[in-house]
Amino acid sequence: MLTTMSMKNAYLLSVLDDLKAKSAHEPEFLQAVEEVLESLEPVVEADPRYEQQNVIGRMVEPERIVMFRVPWVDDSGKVQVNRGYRVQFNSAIGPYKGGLRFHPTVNLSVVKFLGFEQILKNSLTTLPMGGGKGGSDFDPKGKSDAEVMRFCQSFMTELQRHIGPDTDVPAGDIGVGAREIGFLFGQYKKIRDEFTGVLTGKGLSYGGSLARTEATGFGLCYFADAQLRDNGQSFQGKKVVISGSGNVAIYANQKCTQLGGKVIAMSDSNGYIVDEKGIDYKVIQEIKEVKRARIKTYLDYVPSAKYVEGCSGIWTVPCDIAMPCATQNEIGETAADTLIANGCIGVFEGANMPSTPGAIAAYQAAGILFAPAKASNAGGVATSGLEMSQNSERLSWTFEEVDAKLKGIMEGIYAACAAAAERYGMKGNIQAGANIAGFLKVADAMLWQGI
Ligand code: NDP
Ligand code: 2IT
Repeated sequence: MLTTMSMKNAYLLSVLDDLKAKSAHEPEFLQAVEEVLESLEPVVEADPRYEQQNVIGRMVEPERIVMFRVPWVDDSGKVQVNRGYRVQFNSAIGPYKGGLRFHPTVNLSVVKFLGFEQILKNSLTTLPMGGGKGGSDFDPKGKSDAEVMRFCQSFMTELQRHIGPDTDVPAGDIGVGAREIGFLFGQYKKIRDEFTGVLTGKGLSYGGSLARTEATGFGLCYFADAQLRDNGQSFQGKKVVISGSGNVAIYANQKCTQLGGKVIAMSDSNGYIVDEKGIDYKVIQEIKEVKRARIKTYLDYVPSAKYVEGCSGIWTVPCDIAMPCATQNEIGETAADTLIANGCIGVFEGANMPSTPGAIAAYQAAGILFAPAKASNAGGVATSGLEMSQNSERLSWTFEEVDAKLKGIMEGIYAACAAAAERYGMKGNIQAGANIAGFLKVADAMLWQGI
């Protein structure tokens, strides 16, 4: 798993060793932490306070973790049990904020890696949000709306004790979209008897923000566009491959098509489609958001397209730009090598931690552009922050207003990452820049607040 070990700083090594001993069974979490600590070496060496105050040791330990039983009754009357999680990782710069993931692969390691990434991502948005994440191993796929509702009600019956608009504000992630957020909000309101912005990603009729649905995909493309332009490139005429066909992937397709790119492949966990004429995001929206069907049914709309069983082969489709928007570790070293050999000029991450350490090392060795998730997919949570602001002032802004703020935030994040990388002698390394810029604000707040 950990292939790029080059860290020499004794303090950082001791924090990592300690964590590896304590969290040996949490590979995704260790992977996320190690990737960050490597970038922080010059920062820790430049300022002794981080070691003196053990800021890093404190930052890798969640402030609180809640794990709970989620019992619910299925349509046949059988009692089912799932496991629920909320990791409240860091509240130095604001209330815990981060999504809920409902997927059979969810476990403590996955929720902790996502929560850890969220701390630095939220810091990069410049908005006052701490880091948190939660979810369950419940699989909404194949369940009836009534089953999903009963599950969400049971999940919130416990979660409501631990969250609140000034404490912890969950949102969506894999398997948690408008339907789930609606049921979760309804149950929170029923139990607590309060109508507040305790969740984001809400429906427009009950406090949601315009452009939140589009925000992660749009934000990814605004970030990629800024990075491409800074390197004398653009989306114009580029062939783009986007993995996944969920919330992030659909709106990444819409925006990068608007910016002149052509999306030629998309996927779900069963397989991928290739359409050299360009995939219309509205068809994917209909398949996924309306019909909740498999991507294979794209062939019913566009018979000339090709469907290939198995999702990992999507990275063998030759493209100029790759946007992984499905899940963690979906691009390994071999897939990265294939992308590079096929002439790919940049990988822009929409999913959280979609590239393995080996894949990142391959991008760096080849000198292609790389946008790390915690910077490039921050548009979703940034717009959640804007939803919180609108809820607090009990007003709602227009689509254009929110979208313009999102674009400004994403361009600002790119500039902050580029500046931090340059300041610490790693010009052009947006990965290191994201980790450093995100870290500095949280660390400063932690220093001010004492232990
Ligand atoms: P969705 O549930 O809407 O869509 C997920 C997509 O990824 C589906 O096409 C799904 O296929 C595919 N997928 C999920 N797990 C796997 C897997 N193990 N292997 C292959 N394909 C898989 O989720 P989102 O679009 O919201 O999230 C996608 C990624 O973006 C995640 O990494 C998430 O953490 C990240 N993200 C999401 C944000 C948001 O605002 N929603 C914000 C920032 C990051 P299938 O339907 O077959 O399961
Ligand atoms: O990974 C993420 O940033 C999200 N799933 C969005 C979190 C949020 O609070 O909007």
